Amino acid sequence: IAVVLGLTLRQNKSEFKSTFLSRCEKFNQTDCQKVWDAFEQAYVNKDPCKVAVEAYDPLIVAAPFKPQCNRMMFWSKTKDVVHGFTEKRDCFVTLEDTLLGSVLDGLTWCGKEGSKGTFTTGCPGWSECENNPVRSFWRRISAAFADVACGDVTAMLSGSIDTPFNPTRKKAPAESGSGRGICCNRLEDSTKDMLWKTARDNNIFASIEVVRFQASRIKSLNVVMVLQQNAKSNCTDPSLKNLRQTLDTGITYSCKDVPESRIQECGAKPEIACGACW
Ligand code: ZNA
Repeated sequence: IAVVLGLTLRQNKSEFKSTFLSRCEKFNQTDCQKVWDAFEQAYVNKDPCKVAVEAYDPLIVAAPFKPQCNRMMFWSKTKDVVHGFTEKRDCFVTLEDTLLGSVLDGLTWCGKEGSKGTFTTGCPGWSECENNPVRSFWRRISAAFADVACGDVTAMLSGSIDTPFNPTRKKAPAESGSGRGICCNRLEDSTKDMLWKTARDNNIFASIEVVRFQASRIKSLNVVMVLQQNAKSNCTDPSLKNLRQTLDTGITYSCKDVPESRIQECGAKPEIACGACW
């Protein structure tokens, strides 16, 4: 009976929690159940559109970020190329290589009022309502990661968009309402499209990370502009002047245009030294 019971209990543990714990166990000396408990309290038994960024504060306390000076890599709109590179080389550490970032990368979750459960379907989309569990999580941990950044910091930005550094945020019509459901299902496709676009413009790198970079910890910010064929922008883009001006005085800024193919080549060839990639 005990065996049968053990089996049912294990099967009842949600697939989400299993994924969380198994990804977490890869990090040594971590009490993953403690991290899970701190994570879960942020959204369980709450309206999934009312999870504030601060709800994850206890999670950051439970699993603090360790500064990795000179190796920290930030990115915006370049997820695939960055991770294609960091997967193969250990020159740099992205948020997705840290405990919290790797455990939740690619996952969706939310709670429900009056329930102790974690759900993975029926959760609000990224821009359906601002204070959803997934978006608030990424905002909170991005801020914590930026808070500990130190030494020479790298950021990969995209040359495939018109404005590689874009802190501005226009409110989409559906967002001025109270949230999801009633508003969003009735939206015209063109409005949905706009909602998506403005949400993409609300980029975490510009609005959360850069503003937290402290000159007392950070020596330089080195931007790598990732250029694909038919690039729309490069290091000369006016938006990067904004980035320079936003930076705490005392942090040296540099920018380098690098073809995407060169980043891929450097990922594939360990004989190229990290410092010689670009
Ligand atoms: N790993 C993640 O899923 C993730 C990571 C999500 C959000 C933020 N981050 C951090 S912040 C990442 O480690 C970088 O350091 C920072 C980049 O954030 P960004 O400047 O907002 O860049 P981005 O390319 O616009 O968005 C980053 C990621 O956010 C995307 O790859 C998506 O996973 C998610 N996202 C952003 N906008 C939307 C979205 N997902 C769905 N719909 C959107 N409109």
